[in-house]
Amino acid sequence: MALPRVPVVSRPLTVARGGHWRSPTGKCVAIGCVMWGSPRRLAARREEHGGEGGEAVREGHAHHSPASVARRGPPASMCRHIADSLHSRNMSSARSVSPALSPAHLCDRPVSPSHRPPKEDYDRPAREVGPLQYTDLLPFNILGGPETREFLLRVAEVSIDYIRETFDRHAKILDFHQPEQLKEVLDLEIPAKPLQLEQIISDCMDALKYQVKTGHPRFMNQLSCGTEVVSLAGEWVTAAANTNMFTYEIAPVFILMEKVTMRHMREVIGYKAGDSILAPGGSISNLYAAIAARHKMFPEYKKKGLMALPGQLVMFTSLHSHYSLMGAAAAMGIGTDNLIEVPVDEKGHMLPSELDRLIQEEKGKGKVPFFVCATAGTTVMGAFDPLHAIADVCEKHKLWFHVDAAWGGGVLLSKNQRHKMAGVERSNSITWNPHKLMGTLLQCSTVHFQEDGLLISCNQMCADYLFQQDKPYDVNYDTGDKVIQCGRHNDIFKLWLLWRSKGDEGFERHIDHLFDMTAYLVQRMKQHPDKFELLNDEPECTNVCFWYVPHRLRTMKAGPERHKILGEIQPILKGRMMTAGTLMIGYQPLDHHPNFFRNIISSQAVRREDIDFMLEELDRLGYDL
Ligand code: ABU
Repeated sequence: MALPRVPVVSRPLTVARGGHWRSPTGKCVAIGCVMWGSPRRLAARREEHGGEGGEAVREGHAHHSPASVARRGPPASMCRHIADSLHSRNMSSARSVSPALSPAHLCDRPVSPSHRPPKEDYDRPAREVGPLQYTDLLPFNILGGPETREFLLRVAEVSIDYIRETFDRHAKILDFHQPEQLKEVLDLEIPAKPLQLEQIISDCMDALKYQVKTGHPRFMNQLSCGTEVVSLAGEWVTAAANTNMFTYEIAPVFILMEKVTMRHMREVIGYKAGDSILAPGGSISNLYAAIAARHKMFPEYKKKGLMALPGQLVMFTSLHSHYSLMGAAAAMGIGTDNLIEVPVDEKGHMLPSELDRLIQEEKGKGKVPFFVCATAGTTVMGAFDPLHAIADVCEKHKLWFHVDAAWGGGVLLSKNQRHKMAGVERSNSITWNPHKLMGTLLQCSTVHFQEDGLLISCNQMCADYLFQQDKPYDVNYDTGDKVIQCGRHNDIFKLWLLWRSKGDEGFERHIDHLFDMTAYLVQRMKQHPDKFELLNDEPECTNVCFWYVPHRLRTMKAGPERHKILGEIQPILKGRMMTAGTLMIGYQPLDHHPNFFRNIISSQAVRREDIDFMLEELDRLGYDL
């Protein structure tokens, strides 16, 4: 396999700001860069950089290369040189930081010979990692650099093989086993004694062997399908960084990235200012919006709890909205009975006139409305609620207007599609999950607020072991106190990296591709009305809802009688799909409709040939049912 390139500095180095070495070509090389590699690789690298040893060696600077610095730490003379250099430039940034962070303090760390770590031979080949154990790797074995690298490369290869198979149309999506069978074929027990690394690598392979390939072009089962390779790379790097997103102190780059990306998303939404946060999933994002809404209306609730409320609060959402709104009502002490479900039209849109009527009705009962949630892309039908009309009702009654665009938010990136969310700029908050239509790896959910300062006011608890106010930087960058969580996973890097790779234009093409494929699917189904009965022949999102009609029912009149039989047949067909492993589409009942399929296209891997295959495969598997 091709080995990653490691930058080699082959000329004398000059000092750059921020503890980086700058080569004469201007390339910055971080001090922390470690050169590990096989002799073959290192020899090749020397070749690239001017023969044996390279210029750095010839000019006697090898001991100052970033790699050697990383191995041994900068020698004291070099530290003094950096400090002097920074000092003599009188850099404003160096002046503005706390004295505790001055360059002299950064570098002037003489290492006593007795405390110097043993010299690692990074150029030696790795021992065979299979028979080794975790104690042979870093950090347990300080000399285990080559083995650590070898082990990680082997695990990366397992992942890459899996990705290759994911995109192979001849490979199955899954190798389905019942739970009891799977328990028999896998060794899942936690051992008392350490296992060899060979077994650990084999465990990684087994875990993927039975995993459903959600990135397969014929996996249409969930709102989040597909594997975006750049986002995957972001997730790998995120894992290597292994940080927590609560303070700038420990996640400086990722915190800044979060700020920039969230601001960009708010601009796309149409908010002039505001605040945002990444949350663990759309349900928690919706919960954040609802608690911010309650805080806005009843700020005393934070301290005094239920006694601060003037009466029973009520929330409103549509009959087809996501069940997380019920969860929010339950978790907030409002109660699911006080989540009022507003009727929808035949396409699944909330009826604003009914919303208005129900608000007045609840007020008449002495209840206290405070929150309305519209849905942009309902979970099953993919309907977009009429946002302007709902905003009018919210303004009339002075209620918080939230938009759950966890699913549909991606349409904002396409000029062809964003009209479906006209009026979103009038909302107080919006949930938008990049791990759905935008294809960012799971999980990546965002919630945005029109008003800045509300999140911190609502959720701040001032834990002074974490959010000290006298830190040597602007503590407004410590975003952790804006949320009810403490630990927060780094979900931004895989989104930021993906967006950098595509740009806004690439994302527009991405969204348009999904809608083009959806239109093609509907067109193909309409060509076979005997086999496919569409529930909605003009889908607004990429949800295509339909019944597959087996041969014996094709002459039966469409209607409730036939739907009842079809509702029993669809789960059997789903079972056949899973056993065959060739296709995955979800099914569910909705309102008075018995089980029907909901096909989702949210993967860039989907091509016309996959849609053609899907229709043929449904007929192959279901014809005789
Ligand atoms: N809100 C989670 C969506 C689940 C689904 O894929 O349908």
